[in-house]
Amino acid sequence: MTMEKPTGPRTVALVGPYSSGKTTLLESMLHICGEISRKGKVDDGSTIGDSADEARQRKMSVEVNSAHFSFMGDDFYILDCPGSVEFMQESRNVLSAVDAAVLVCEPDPDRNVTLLPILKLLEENDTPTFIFVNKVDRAKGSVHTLFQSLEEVSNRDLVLRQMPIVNDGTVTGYVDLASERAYVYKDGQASKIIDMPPEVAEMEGTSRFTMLETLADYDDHLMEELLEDIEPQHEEIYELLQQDLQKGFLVPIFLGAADSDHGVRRLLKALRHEVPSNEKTAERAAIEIGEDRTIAQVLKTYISAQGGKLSLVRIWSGTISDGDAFEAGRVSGLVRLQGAQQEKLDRASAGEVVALGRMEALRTGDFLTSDGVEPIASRLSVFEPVFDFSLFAERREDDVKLSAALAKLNEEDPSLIAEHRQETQELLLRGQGEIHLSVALERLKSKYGLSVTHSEPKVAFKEAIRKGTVHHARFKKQSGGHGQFGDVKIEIKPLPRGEGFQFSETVVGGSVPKQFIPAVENGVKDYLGAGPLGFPVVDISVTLLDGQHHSVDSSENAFRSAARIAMSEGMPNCSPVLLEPVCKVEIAMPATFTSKVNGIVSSRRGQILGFDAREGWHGWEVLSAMMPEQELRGLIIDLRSATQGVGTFRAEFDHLQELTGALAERIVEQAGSGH
Ligand SMILES: Nc1nc2c(ncn2[C@@H]2O[C@H](COP(=O)(O)OP(=O)(O)OP(=O)(O)O)[C@@H](O)[C@H]2O)c(=O)[nH]1
Ligand SMILES: [Mg+2]
Repeated sequence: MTMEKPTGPRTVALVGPYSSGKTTLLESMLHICGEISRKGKVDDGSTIGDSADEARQRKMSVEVNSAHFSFMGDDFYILDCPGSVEFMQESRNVLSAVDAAVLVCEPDPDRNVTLLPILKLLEENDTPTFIFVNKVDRAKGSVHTLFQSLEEVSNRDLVLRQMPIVNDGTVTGYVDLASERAYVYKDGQASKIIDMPPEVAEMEGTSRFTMLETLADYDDHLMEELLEDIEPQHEEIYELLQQDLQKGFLVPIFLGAADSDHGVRRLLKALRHEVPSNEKTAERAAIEIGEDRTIAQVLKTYISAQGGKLSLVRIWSGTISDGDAFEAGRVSGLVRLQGAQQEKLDRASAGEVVALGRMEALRTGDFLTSDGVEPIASRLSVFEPVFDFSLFAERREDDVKLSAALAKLNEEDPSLIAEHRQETQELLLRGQGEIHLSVALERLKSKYGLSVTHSEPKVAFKEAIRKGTVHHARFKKQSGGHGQFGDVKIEIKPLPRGEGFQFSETVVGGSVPKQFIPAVENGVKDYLGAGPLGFPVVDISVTLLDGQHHSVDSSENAFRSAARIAMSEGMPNCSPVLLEPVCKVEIAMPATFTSKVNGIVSSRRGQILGFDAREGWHGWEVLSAMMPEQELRGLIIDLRSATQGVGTFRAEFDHLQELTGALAERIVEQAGSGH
């Protein structure tokens, strides 16, 4: 058996929960590989990974950042993804186009539930995945407890590749289970090889055997060797480790502390030997590559006020040169990114991640192809919004500018959606949470000079009536030449919920001439925009029973006014009642949090309909409920705080429901005061 090391540039995404140390790990890698002479710190806002102002201020990543380095002659492109669930779209956009991902997590077994959403994305994309357990300097408890807790959340098999060496409760080094060598960590330097400490030798033996057994599950030859007590060759083990990672069977676990460079070189070596090459990944992604065909996929769009639009692409096939013309436009500037720094290139080729300037027609998720034949459809799917703001430009004359800026923000981040809501006449900004939206507001200000205010979106309340009435009204005016005269008798009746509005007439003998009847209907409709409680009226029928006309003074306008008067005088006698929109809501969470979530739903006037297992999500449940739209405001905040951030929901309008009592009175009062 001879193992071949993959060749060519490789792209690796750093993913994982919020604040686990991805950006710090990237900084360490760049330092080790000589790309930066001094390591920056997230807390000082000086890292390559957190290059955006919004990220530096918050000491957290808010968008994907690209960097590159060369390690022992191999080129790597690293995509440092934000960990916050509110920015998970960024990971989603890149995971279909990376050769592998490093899932960076913390050594705390209780926090592993936060890995679930990202593990799911990795599985959906068949992304070869490494786990890097970071911050081992703070680890408490045994590595086996940690391993078991990771096994609980992973659908793929895990293999522990390193055993920690612990001194006085601190991890001071590791044993590499494949090579069976022991090392001590050296701050800012490569770890130093040492003799196997006797106290870890026994544990090492057991852990190594567990690793081999797991590998043997996927390989008969190794299984035979283990059964016959034959010591397998190191070469064989390395080959299986590489194969099983690339096929997505196994997820290897490495240990380290990024801020001291501990374990980072070991991780880089594993990446170098095990991350598949461009051809392999293209095969996995079902992309047909060929030298004479250029294919590139857009992973991210950056738009800056001065620099214009930059499309970050992974080149799958062929080459791209500055100035190349595609259907989506001409490449005007080809650069390689190191965080915010740009390095001009003339040309880039398959396996590389570069940014193309001013490709105006290109969107995140799009494929750029040279031949225009069989365009590959965008593979992007976008998270549904769970939080929204109602937006207003502080200066009215900025309205048009605001729409244009929002469209650009959406290009940069497809999960940030602006939409006009007809029902409440509002501009809504919708996304994944409060931080997500507040970062967007900051960008509106800093990039586009737009000051906006925001408020909670309105709820589209309606009103209906509980009983009917018959009402007569006359509109009469005598002024100068023509007078105006219209006279109607109408019957107003409630309709069952959901029936909307019906108009009919039973006029006999032409007391209201035929040509004026549509005007009567229009007069009724004029009124329906705001009933006695101040909200649009639904579920009523109005019948024109009778009326009077005048041969000279009657007109469409006169009848329209008469009808409107009849409605506004008659409706208050019909027991008006407030209707609130109720949504069918599905809340997904790990089953361990279900009872907490039940409490949230009940306290928000929800009616639980039932529970189901979440398809494809081991250990998760979906709670179905009916909840008033008003109660969905801020629901995601409560849900996340009850579920370590992983709970989520979707809601869809279901029906309108009567609302009475103190709550209804308050809503009517507030609406009235707003007029
Ligand atoms: N003790 C310890 N702290 C670390 C280590 N690595 C990173 N940190 C700290 O953890 C915090 C978060 O680090 P980041 O690198 O921003 O984590 P991240 O995963 O990029 O965070 P997001 O991108 O916001 O999800 C910072 O305060 C780091 O200094 C480590 O190995 N040990
Ligand atoms: Mg980060």
